[in-house]
Amino acid sequence: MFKKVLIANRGEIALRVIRACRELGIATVAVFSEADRESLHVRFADDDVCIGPPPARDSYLKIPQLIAAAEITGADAIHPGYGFLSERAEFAEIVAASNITFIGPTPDQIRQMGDKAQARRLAQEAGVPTVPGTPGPVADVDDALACARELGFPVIIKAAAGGGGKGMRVAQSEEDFGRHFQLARSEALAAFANDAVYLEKYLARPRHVEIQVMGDTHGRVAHLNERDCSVQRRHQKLIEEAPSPALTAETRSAMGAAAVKLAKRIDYVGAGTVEFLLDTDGSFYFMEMNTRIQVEHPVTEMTCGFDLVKEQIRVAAGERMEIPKGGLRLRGHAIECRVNAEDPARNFQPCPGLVTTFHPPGGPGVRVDTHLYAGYTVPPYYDSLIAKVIVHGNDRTEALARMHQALDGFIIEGVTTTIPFLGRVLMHPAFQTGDVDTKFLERESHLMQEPA
Ligand code: MV4
Repeated sequence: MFKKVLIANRGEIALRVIRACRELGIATVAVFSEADRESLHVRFADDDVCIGPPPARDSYLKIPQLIAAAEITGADAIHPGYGFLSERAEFAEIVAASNITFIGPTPDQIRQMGDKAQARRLAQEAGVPTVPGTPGPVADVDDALACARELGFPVIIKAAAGGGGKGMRVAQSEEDFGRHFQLARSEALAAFANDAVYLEKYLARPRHVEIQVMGDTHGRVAHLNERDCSVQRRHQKLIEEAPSPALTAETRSAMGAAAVKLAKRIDYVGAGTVEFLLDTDGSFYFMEMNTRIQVEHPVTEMTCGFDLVKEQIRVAAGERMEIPKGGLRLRGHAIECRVNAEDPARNFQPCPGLVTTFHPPGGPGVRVDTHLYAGYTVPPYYDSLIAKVIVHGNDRTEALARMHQALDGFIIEGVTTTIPFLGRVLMHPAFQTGDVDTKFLERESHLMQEPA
């Protein structure tokens, strides 16, 4: 087992990894930018290293600083968390080349799944259902138009190097295809320095349902059921739940089996998430695979009674996975709300600043993953996520009521947060009945305004 783990991240996920390490008796190293000197992950870690000025590109994304911090503190493993360098294959390569263990999949697995066209091909080879579309990137607009005609409109144009909604355009008809195609390519080139794009048949009102998988270095891959992440705004997930209100038992096991088949196809090691689009007729299609621990992992932990981060660390140290052969028993229902320091009434503008009052909710089945405390200043340099409220109940009705009281009892003063907005979404009849799709917030944009 590792002696010391460096967490190459900040905020709530850095705290989450530190807690897992402490339970495993592993020492921890926090890295922080000058803006995070007073952040809780620095206080909770055994050791800490300042890695540079506030901007992420000068600190949390600076690979030489992270490697140097690991070397001077004697860390023998690095946990990347999510975001930042967590899905950067060359970071995983440099960590390994420095004789430090990267807590995650291999660089090749990161690279394979990072290329969304290649990921689709792997899914097809593994017999996982994919949305009808082109076998790979299209050559040019004529080739693309011919494929689009064959698929039938509307079609979605996706950047091969994209993902998470970046570099995507929907063409409703032949007339607007050329414009959207060129826009998608130029956006992909600008964002990823790679203008390869591919086409898929566009599903109008899908749900976003994803399967948590875990693989170890002894050839085992298991899944830990699904999470429903359909409540999103501009591809930012806001509310997640497990199990999905839209899945039947047979679809659940078919989706889980498909996710395991894809992971097994590349001998996947570590925690991963296979994302699917669930169509209104109950059929599901592979969308992409994320090769990191995700923000929403707690709803899986609360319903499976399993610590995913501890398992990531154990598996990276070469231990056998502790997930039972028949998978884990799914118990009850969990919901997670992401709390951001943003103002929904002002188009979710970030609202950094000093937190003057901080009182988290509690009671049976309530968990709050946060780095906030009264007197902490939310910096303007990073993602605006400040807390995750996760509740677990014996069924969805209890979980909904529990989340409602938890949000109501979550007192944060000094910065504007999305807590009231989350409460309105939660109480919306469509969410209460579990009848939302990925366009829900687009349709219900009035929820962003405080009621008069
Ligand atoms: C789609 C789609 C409809 N049809 N693909 C969004 C981000 C990336 N995960 C892929 N995404 C989508 N791909 C086809 N063929 C709709 C989306 C989509 C979406 C998917 C899941 C959750 C939220 C979404 C918001 C907008 C679009």
